[in-house]
Amino acid sequence: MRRGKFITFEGPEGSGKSTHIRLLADFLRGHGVDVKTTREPGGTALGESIRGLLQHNHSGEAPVSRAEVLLFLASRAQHVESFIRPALAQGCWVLCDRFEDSTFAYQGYGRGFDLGELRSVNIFATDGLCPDLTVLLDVDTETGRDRLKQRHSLNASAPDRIERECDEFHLRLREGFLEIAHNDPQRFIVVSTNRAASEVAVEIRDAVCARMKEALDAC
Ligand code: Z5A
Repeated sequence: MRRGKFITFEGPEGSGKSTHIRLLADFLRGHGVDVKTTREPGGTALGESIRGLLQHNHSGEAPVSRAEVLLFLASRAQHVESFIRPALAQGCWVLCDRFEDSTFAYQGYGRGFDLGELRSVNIFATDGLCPDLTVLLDVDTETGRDRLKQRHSLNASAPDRIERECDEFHLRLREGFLEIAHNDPQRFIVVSTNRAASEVAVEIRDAVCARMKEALDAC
C-alpha cells in the first residue's frame, strides 16, 4: 500500500483554514483520493478534551504558558500516533487544520518561547513526523478578526482565550508564519485570503495539484 500524503493548513485566526480544507477535501475525493480531515488541538477523544481545557477556562485556572505548550504537544502526540500515522499507512491523505507551525508561530513568535526548544519538544511529540506539504493561508489581522467577529455574532458565541490576546500578539504570529514559510519554500505554499474564497480555492487546488502531481496520478 502506497503511503498517503500529509497536508497541513496553517495561518492566523479567520484566515479560512476550515473553509479551504473542506473545499480541497471535496476536490481530492472527486479525483479518487481517500481523504481524512482533522484538526489540532483535537482529532482524537483525548485531543478534543485537551482542546476544551486550552480554549475555555472551565476550572477557573488558565494554563500557564509552559503548560499551554505541553498541552498542545500532548494533543499532537496522541493525534500523530493514534490517528495520523495509521491513516497515512492505509493510503489516506490527511488534511490537518493546524499542526507544528502553529506551535512555532503562537508559542514561539507570539509568547516568546525559544524556537529551538520548541522544535526539540515538538520532535519528541511527533516522533519526527513532518507534513509533506503545508498551505499557509495569510490574512491581515484586522480582516481575520472581522471575520471571526461576524461568525461569533451569527452563532451567539464568544471569543476564546487565545482569540482574546492583544493585536500585537496576533501581528507577531502572522509575521512568524510568513518567516517560517519563507525559510522552507519546498514544504510551503503561501496563499493570501484577502479576497473571494472561490478565487483562493482555485489557487490552492492548482498549487496542490502541481506539487502532488505524481501522487495524484497514482490515485
Ligand atoms: N494553537 C496554538 O496556539 N498552538 C498550537 O500548537 C495549535 C493551536 C495547534 C485553535 O483555534 C487555537 O489554538 C488557535 C491557535 C491555537 N487560536 N487562535 N486564535 P481554532 O481551531 O478554534 O481556531 P482557528 O484555527 O483560529 O480557526 P478559525 O478561527 O475557525 O478560522 P479559520 O478556520 O482559519 O477560518 P474559517 O472558519 O474557514 O473562516 C472564518 C470565517 O471567515 C467564516 O465565517 C468563513 O465563512 C469566512 N471566510 C473564509 N474565507 C473567506 C474569504 N476569503 N472571504 C470572506 N470570508 C471568508
